Amino acid sequence: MSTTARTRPSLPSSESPSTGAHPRALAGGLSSLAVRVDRRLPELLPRSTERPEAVHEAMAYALTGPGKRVRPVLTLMVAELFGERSAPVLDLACSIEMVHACSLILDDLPSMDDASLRRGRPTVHRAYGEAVALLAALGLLNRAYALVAEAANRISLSRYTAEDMVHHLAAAIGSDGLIGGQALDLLAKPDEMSLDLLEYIHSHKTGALFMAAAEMGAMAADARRRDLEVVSRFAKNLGLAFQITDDLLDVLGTPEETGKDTGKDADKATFVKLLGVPGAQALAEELLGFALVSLDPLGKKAEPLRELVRFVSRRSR
Ligand code: GRG
Repeated sequence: MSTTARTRPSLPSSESPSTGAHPRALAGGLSSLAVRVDRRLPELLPRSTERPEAVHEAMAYALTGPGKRVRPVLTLMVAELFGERSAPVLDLACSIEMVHACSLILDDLPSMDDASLRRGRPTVHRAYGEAVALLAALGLLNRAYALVAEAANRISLSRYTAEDMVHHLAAAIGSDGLIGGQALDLLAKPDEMSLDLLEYIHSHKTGALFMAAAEMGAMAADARRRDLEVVSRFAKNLGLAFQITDDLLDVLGTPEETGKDTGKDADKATFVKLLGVPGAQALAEELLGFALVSLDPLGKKAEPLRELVRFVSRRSR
């Protein structure tokens, strides 16, 4: 497969931040938070006119493309739930989206999922070539860590330190987090597949970043440890359910609806393969039910998080 750039896409300029009014933004009350993220993301990147231009352009292409912004919205919602709505929290949320964008670039590579379409456009390696895609992924990851350190230092915290936050994010991404889940997703043999292994894969490759997103929001708001544990449990179930709905969309959706290649999981072990479509749908709903129950101790103020659950339950993209 050729890894050279085939399409040079048009890029939103980092000097004119996106309005966030793209077709894939979250619906309803969630969309105003997604718009805040969309406006801030381009401001946090190096200019595409600065060297190395191709890498900076690919970073912007990957980061500012029309994603749903579910993870940074989760960070903002959790922080707000515990009373924190400052500018550094928005930057923390954006750092989570940078990690997510990095993971999508890597996941789409020929050596991983070999995907051609993402967010309705060519994947980063199809647009810029594999070498630039890899460097852009690393560029986003490093920018994310720097941003967490900078933003955390601007928030006054008593229970947590900036170091805690950076460490937390690193752990979520590492070989016991996203990297671990992705590794077993790629390496596990179909005849080794079990519910237990699938749960490991999905809760690491997807659940870990949802958990980190919620936990960073709670830490930024200096939430009590037991409140942090509540939102962490919520995010674990939400993330696992989100991945199952992703697998369902791979089978039931179209590239026009989802903005990405569908039918890519045909040779992979997924909950849909193991349980069938109705079984996977039932499991996703059960996990979303657990997510809702875990919010009970937070009462009415957790309503935005319940809205996020409803979004995941109904999503078609
Ligand atoms: C070093 C960060 C890092 C990762 C290395 C490649 C890898 C390990 C992990 C891949 C994790 C991955 C891509 C999981 C899939 C998660 C998922 C359901 C993606 C789709 O998320 P959406 O629907 O996408 O939120 P948008 O486009 O809306 O942002």
